[in-house]
Amino acid sequence: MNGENGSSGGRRSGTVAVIGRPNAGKSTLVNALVGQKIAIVSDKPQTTRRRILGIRTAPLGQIVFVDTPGLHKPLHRLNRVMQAEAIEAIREVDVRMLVIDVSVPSGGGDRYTFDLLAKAEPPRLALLNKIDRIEKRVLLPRMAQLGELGIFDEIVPVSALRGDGLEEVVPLLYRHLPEGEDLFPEGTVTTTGQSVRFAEIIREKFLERTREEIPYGLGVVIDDIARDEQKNLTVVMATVVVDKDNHRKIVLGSGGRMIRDSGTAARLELEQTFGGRFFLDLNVKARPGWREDPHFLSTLTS
Ligand SMILES: Nc1nc2c(ncn2[C@@H]2O[C@H](COP(=O)(O)OP(=O)(O)OP(=O)(O)O)[C@@H](O)[C@H]2O)c(=O)[nH]1
Ligand SMILES: [Mg+2]
Repeated sequence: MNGENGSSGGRRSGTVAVIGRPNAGKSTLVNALVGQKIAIVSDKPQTTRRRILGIRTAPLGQIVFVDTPGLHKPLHRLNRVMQAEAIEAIREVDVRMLVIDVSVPSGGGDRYTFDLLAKAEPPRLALLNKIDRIEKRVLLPRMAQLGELGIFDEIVPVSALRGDGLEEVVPLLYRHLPEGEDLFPEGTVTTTGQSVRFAEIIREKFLERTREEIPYGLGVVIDDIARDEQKNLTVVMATVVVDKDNHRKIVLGSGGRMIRDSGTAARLELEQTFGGRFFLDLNVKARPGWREDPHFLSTLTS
């Protein structure tokens, strides 16, 4: 079977957990494999905070990718929830796919992900991502090392950013998926609700513009969404929550510059993704310790 247009055998459908350390390129990969931006991406670790489904439907079948938060040592309740999201996904899916950033040296964090996978059921795939950032001679020893672990059914070098190697990944996934009907109706690309998608797009724009500890403590809450059908306008009221009082000023920026630039970037992407015009009304609030507050955490994901 080569590619997705072959008709040998029945349709194959199933779930694929995309796991790995923070910043490995999992969300970039899921977006590339779905062909649409489903999950936000940033150069800061711990961007993804919950499971996100990205659904690819083709004549051969349907692949439901489960993007997950990067596996790391949890320091806050938020992070413990994030870890649980990833670990549950590993258990519940048909195929496990580990994404490894080959441009950084392998270390303890990688060993932790290998141990987790070794304990999980096969099939298990390893993708060595970001090959565009390394010299070829670095790749073969890394592939050999992974092979020696004896836990991976397939090892594929890719660049999620450029799309290199992905044409090889898709048929491999189909080979490991069970035969069966689609899990979601054709045309469904994700199950994430509109309000969370809006919040995530807004959060991404602030992640692009903040540094150090601020991105980790930044959350976005949608307070209200109002549609004016006649004007084809969606008005979104949202609060950007930061973890410390002094972060509020930074996120506003001098003369309100950062919030204005982030808001404009978010508005443009919302318009491009969802169509029509958007008006964003953004506020910034400090809420020290929110990452430990179970009630507040649940409002972020609904
Ligand atoms: N050069 C290069 N950069 C990549 C590639 N894939 C992802 N990136 C970059 O790596 C950074 C992290 O990408 P994400 O997709 O957010 O990584 P993630 O694994 O989802 O990260 P978390 O959600 O924080 O766990 C971003 O700056 C991406 O543009 C790649 O193949 N090549
Ligand atoms: Mg991610």
